[in-house]
Amino acid sequence: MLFPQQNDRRNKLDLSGIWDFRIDPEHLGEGDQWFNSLADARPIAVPGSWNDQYADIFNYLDLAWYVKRTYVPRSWQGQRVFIRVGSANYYGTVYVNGTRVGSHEGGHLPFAFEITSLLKWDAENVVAISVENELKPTRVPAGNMSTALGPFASFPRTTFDFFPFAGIHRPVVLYSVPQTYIEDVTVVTDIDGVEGSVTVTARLNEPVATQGSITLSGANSPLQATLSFNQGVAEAKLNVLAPRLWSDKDPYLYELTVSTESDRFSLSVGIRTIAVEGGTILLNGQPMKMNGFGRHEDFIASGKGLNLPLLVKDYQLMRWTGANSYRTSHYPYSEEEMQMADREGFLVIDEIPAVSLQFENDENAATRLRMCQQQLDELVARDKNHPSVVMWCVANEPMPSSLNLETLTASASGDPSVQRGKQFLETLLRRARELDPTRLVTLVTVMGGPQDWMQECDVICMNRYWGWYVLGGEMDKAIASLGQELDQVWSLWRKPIIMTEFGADTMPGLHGQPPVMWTEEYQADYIRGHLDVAARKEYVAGMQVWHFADFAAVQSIMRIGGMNMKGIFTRTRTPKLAAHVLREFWAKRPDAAQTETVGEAVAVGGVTLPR
Ligand code: BDP
Repeated sequence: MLFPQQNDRRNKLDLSGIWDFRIDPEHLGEGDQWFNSLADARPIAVPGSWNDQYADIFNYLDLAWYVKRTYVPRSWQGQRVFIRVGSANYYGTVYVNGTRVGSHEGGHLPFAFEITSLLKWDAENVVAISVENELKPTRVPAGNMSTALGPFASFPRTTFDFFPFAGIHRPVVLYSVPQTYIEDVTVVTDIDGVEGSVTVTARLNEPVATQGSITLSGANSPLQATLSFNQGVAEAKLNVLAPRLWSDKDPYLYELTVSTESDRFSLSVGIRTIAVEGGTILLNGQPMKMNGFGRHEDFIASGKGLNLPLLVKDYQLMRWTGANSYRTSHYPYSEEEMQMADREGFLVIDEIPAVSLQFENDENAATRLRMCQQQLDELVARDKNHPSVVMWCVANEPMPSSLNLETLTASASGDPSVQRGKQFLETLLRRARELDPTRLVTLVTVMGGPQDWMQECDVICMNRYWGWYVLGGEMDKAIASLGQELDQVWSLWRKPIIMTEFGADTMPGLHGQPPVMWTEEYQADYIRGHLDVAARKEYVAGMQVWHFADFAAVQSIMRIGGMNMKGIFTRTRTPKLAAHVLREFWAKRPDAAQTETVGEAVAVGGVTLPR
C-alpha cells in the first residue's frame, strides 16, 4: 500500500487537528446518525489516543465517534479521491457525508476507501470515523481471556503488557490520484560483485496496456528504463555499477520515480541485501550485529498517537546509545517511523500485533490465525520497500497453555496447544517467506516455551529474564544460566541468536550499594552482565534491551503506577545509569554504527571498553 504523496499528479490533504469526539457506550451512534454531526461533542486531537486526553475516559475501551468537516479543493475534480486512515485501534468504520464507506479490523495498519462519488465540491464534507477497542479473546492481540491469571491479573484485562490505548493513532488523509493510477510498486534490490540491481514491479489500478518509465537518481545514476504495462503490470530492472549501498553506517538512499502517462510516484530506495550464514547475519555480505531496543509507541497525552518531535528525539537518543536496531514490539509502527529508520540507518525487526498468542482450542486459534494472516499481508504490503526492514516477526511470546507464568517453565507432554501452536506459527512463518522471499523471518520466544516452534525461523529471537523474573537478585547465577542457555540454543539450531528482550524494572533515582533489584545500579549491572556474555558468543547476532523507555502498562501488582519501568530512559526520556553502560558497549566501539572515541580503551570480558 503506497504512502500518500503530493506531486504534480497527486494531491494530499492531511486532516490532522482537533476533531469532534463523543463516546458511545450504548451504541446509539449508528441509529441516531452521529456520523452527520455530534451533539455534546468534546474536542480531541487526531492523531492521538483518547485515553490520556481526558481522565474520565482513561479506561474506556468501547465505541467512540470522531467527526471532522472539510472542503475538498475544486482542483481535485476529475481525479479519484480516497480517504486513508493510518491507524485506528482496534476496529474503525468510516462515513463520508452520511454514507458508511467501509470498516477495518486491526489496530496498527493503514486502510483506505475510495470516496469520489460521495464528495461535495461546493460545500463542506462531513467525515466521521467510529473506533472501538473492546478487549476480546479472539482478537489479535487478545484480552478478557478466561484463563486464570492469579497475581498476574491486570486491569484492563489484557493478555499483553502495555496499555490498550484506543483511538485514531495516525493521520487521516484525503488524497487524489488520476483515473488510471499506480496502485502498487515493489522494489527488490540485489548485489552481484561490484554491480547492484534494482528491480521494480509496478501495478496500475486497471489491466491496461500502456507505457511508462522508471528513473533512479543518486550515486552513479540517473538511470532510466521503460515500463511496458501488460494487463496493468510492468517490470524493469536497473543495474547500478558500483552502487553506494545502504547500511546502518551509511544509510544511503536513491530516489526512484515511477512514471506513467497520467501518474507519478516517488520513493526512496536503499540498495542492500540481507542473509544469514551459520551464526551470523550478513548485511551486504558483511557480518553485522543488531543492537538496540524493544520499543513502544507511547508517550504522555499522545498515548500511541503519532508524535513527530518524540520520534525525532527517540532516534537521536537511540543513536546516542550507539544502537543500530530495534524491534517494532509489539505491533507495526507508523510509516513515518519506518521512513526515519531508512534515513537514519536502523535495522528493523517488523512485527505484527500477535503478542502473547494462546492456542487454547481449535476454534479460537482459527479465528486468530485469520487475523494474523490479514495483518501480515497488510504489513508486508505496507513496508516491503523499506531497506531498514530486514526481518518479519510473526509473533511475540506465543505461549502454550501449560506455561507456568511464575516459574516460566512448561510441561511439554500432554499439552495439545503445543502442536496447535506449532502449526499456527509455521503457517505464519511460511506465509511471510512466501510474501517476501528477500527478507528474514522470525518469531520471538518466551522463556520456557517449546523449542521446536522456532524450526522455520531464520534467526532465533529469545526473550529472557534471567536475573529479573527468574533468579532475581542473584546476578551471578543468573548470568551463568544465561550463558548456558545461549550455548544450548545455539547447539540445537546453529542459527544466529538475537536476544530480543532482557531487562530489569528500575526506579529512576533509586540507588543502592549493594545493588538490589529496582535500583539504577542493579539495572546497570544486569545490562553489563548480559552484554559481556553476548560479546563472548560469536553466534549472538544482536542484543535488544527491554525497554527503550518506561511505558504505560496496565494496573497490577507487577506495575508501579501502571508503568513498566524497564526503560533505559524514563518515560520523559531522561537516561538512567544503564544508558551509559550501553554507550560503553555500543557507541564507543570502533565498529559501532555511531563511532565516537572517548577516553582510553581497556579490554573487559572480551570487549573493548573505554575508561
Ligand atoms: C515480556 C513481554 C513484554 C513485557 C516484558 C516485561 O514480551 O511485552 O513488557 O515481558 O515483563 O514477556 O517487562
